[in-house]
Amino acid sequence: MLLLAVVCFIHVNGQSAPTTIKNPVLPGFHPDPSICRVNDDYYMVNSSFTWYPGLPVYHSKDLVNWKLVAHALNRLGMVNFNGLTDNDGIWAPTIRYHNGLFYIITTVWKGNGNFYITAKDPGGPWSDPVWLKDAPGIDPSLLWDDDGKCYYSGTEGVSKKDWPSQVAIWVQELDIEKKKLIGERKIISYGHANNAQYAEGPHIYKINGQYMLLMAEGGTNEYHAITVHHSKNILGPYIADKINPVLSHRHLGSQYPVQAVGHSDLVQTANGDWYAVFLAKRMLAGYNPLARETFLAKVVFENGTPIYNPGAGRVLMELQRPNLPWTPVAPQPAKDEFNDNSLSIKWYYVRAPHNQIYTIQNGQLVITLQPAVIDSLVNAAMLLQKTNHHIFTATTKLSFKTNKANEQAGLILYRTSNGYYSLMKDNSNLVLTKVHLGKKTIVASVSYTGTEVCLSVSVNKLDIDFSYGTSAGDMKKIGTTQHVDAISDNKMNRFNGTGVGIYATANGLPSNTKASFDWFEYNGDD
Ligand code: 6LW
Repeated sequence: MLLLAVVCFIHVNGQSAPTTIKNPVLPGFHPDPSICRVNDDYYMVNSSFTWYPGLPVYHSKDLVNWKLVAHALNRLGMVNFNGLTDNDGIWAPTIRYHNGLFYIITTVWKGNGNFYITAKDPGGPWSDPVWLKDAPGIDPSLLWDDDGKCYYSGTEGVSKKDWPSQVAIWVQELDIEKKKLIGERKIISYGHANNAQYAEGPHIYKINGQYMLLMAEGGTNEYHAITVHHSKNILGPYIADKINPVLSHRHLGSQYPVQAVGHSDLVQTANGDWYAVFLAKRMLAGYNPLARETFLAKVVFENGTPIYNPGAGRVLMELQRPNLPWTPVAPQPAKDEFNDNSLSIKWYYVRAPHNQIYTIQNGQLVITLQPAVIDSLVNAAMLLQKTNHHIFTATTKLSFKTNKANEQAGLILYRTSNGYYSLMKDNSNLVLTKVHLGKKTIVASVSYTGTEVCLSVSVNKLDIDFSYGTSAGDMKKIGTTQHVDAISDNKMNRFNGTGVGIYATANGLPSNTKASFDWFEYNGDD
């Protein structure tokens, strides 16, 4: 009987549970993860910057298979993203659960600052933002102490720095009833090193009666690290752990294939095991077209110190599967036929739309061209889905006819308004454009007068090829092979991630012209 039970346990949901799992657990545009557990359910959120809807909420039963169940910012007017660049907006959320209510607390960088929202069900609806106007800085987190008091920890700048990029971690009581910070605000750390840069992403945990402060140091690039401090009192003093950093790749050198390891949150499973989620970058010859992704590590506490991936001390790209019921998640369909009366959850705008720019009718996604362009700081008629493979192909079938040279519609591979590729159909041509570090170049243009066209982008690690054709089975390359440099991290592409999708614009002029997309297909291969 026991053997039968073991076999049944392992063969769950028609898939044999693997003994090992692979990182990242959330590939693609998923920086700054935060995680919480309620009974046997795990929830995770990530930064979303100016993408709308914002604040993706993922659910898992096994810490490996994650399903996007909702966006916590999914009502116009919750947050105003107008005027914000692609690097601004929703930074570093924290998700916590207390007394039957979920909380997400986060920052609108270059916007209205720090706020939290609540929900009984992480699938929503989420409340309107509770703005904490007197909470300075970024990266807010919450801890409920055993006496029921709630404490807010965050990062803020230091006016008189003792060293470059010195910032402070502070803590203060948050009166949830009065929806405001109360009592003493205490700076509890500047990081563990005496020149620690960018101490941020704080989370305070109470473990065995002791307070543990987990934070990121070094900045979210090559010097990124995860460090730990301990205190007997929520307001400190916090003493740096002797083994800091508890995880970093900064000592592995610039050629190591996984970089920028940092910004972590911890979760304890129902059976007492500890795991950490954190961000990292998978590098391809120095480029990272998938931006910052979410990774998982096992954590074992030794004398109060969290040991990440004991015996390894670095990110493992393959690790033992957590001892949890293997619960695969049905993948999103690769091909969107636009046959439903709404878009699937994987589609995003950049900044919230002011009006309804598309309709779905007769299996077509129909966009009415808008004057806005994606090179601006307002919402444009662009819809993206996250790229989460180093090797993928995305193709769309477009029906578009215009006699105006300012009117365009087509395919877009987008990181920021200063870094993207577009393959657009106008009144007589197909035009492949590259924008890299804000410099716009026409890569190729071919005459095309038909109404219907299939447009495709194939990314194979560092190489990007664009093609077009009258049908998906009869495609022809346009231009030369391009490079992922335009969509990888650089001084303009800093924090958000990459998306692929569709775009239509009248380039600043009013228009009633429509662009109809029959389908959109994304197939990943790694
Ligand atoms: C995040 C902060 C950071 O809030 O970048 O570099 C911000 N560090 O922790 C956006 O990811």
